[in-house]
Amino acid sequence: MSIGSTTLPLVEQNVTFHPPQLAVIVPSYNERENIELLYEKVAIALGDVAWEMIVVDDNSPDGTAEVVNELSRVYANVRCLRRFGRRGLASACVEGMAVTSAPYVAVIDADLQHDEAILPEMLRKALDGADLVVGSRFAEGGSAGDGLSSTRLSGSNLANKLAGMIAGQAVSDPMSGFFLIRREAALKAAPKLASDGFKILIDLIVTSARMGAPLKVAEVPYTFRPRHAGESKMSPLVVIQYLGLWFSKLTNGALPPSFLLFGLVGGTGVVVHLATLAAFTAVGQGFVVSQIAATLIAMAWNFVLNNNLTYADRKLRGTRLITGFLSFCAICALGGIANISVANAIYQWDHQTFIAGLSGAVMSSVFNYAVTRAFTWK
Ligand SMILES: Nc1nc2c(ncn2[C@@H]2O[C@H](COP(=O)(O)OP(=O)(O)OP(=O)(O)O)[C@@H](O)[C@H]2O)c(=O)[nH]1
Ligand SMILES: [Mg+2]
Repeated sequence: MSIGSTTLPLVEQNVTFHPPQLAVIVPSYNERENIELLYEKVAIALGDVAWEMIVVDDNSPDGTAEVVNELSRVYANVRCLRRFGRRGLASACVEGMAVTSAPYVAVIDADLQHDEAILPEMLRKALDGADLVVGSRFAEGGSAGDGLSSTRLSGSNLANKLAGMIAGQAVSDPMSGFFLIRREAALKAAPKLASDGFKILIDLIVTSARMGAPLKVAEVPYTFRPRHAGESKMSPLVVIQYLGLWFSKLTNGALPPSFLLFGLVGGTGVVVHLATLAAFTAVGQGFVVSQIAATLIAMAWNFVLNNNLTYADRKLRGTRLITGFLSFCAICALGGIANISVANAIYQWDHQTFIAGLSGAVMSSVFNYAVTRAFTWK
């Protein structure tokens, strides 16, 4: 046997192995009713192309991974990469790309909304020299069909406009979850991608350009279909995560995507703090007791929200939830000291109450974000 030859030890068992030219990566969460049909449709579409399917499943409670494992007992070119204790569409796609040797990788949703019939044309365009081929609903000949409600369509249009501001090149459907890319190009950008996002395509385009290796993009139009079975994972959180990614790219990475969410959670924490303070003083508690209660409740509020929203992809559970909360409180207390020290130093210098207070608040927000990210949700 020699690595690099097309015939590996399987030859001894009278089986010839064709290394895949294309890996079809399917991020999945609760998609058990869709996977088999998707596999069959992709198999028909790709005909004699040497391909494999890698389903990256975040240990879906509906047992999607078991369905994929059953399927791989029948078809040798499908397997499941099962992740535990983690969620995230973008990181699922990247990890799927990292486990294949195929020179081209395509990402397709499990729910049959993307038209697999255009995969051969996408591959052809890549073989003709494109680094990235986007399956587009909005290029001429494409359509969002019945796959998007009118609200979702307006949201998608707005998101496309925002994406256009950072893409640096014309792409008709930068929010598409359906694309094919040279694996080398994707893996080159991978270490710099925002792992907690839902939209990986725009990140790949912007990150590659900023790394000095802009992608040559081609498009293939298609008609978007309604979801086949199961439920959508689109949520307001996904929208906020996208805005976080957008801000991050706009500021050239100075603000990490999760900073926006952390800041929004902090803002709601201030409201909770003030409401609790008002409630305690209204029932006759002294200021110090009320302020202590308000601080503890706001801290617990911030912790729970950050654990479920900002860090949903690495949510703490069990005993780590308790140790995490304690470390969060300790870090926020240090942040409070940093806040007062910085604010006081600035106040001594220019006696502007507002500027001093704001500087202290910004300082402690950045401190709390950076340190809790490194220790609490590492
Ligand atoms: N591994 C993994 N896959 C995910 C996760 N969230 C969503 N997915 C998969 O990503 C794909 C896109 O998710 P959808 O819920 O269809 O999102 P969408 O297409 O933007 O929304 P709809 O149009 O409402 O279906 C599907 O195959 C999901 O199963 C996740 O956290 N982890
Ligand atoms: Mg979908």
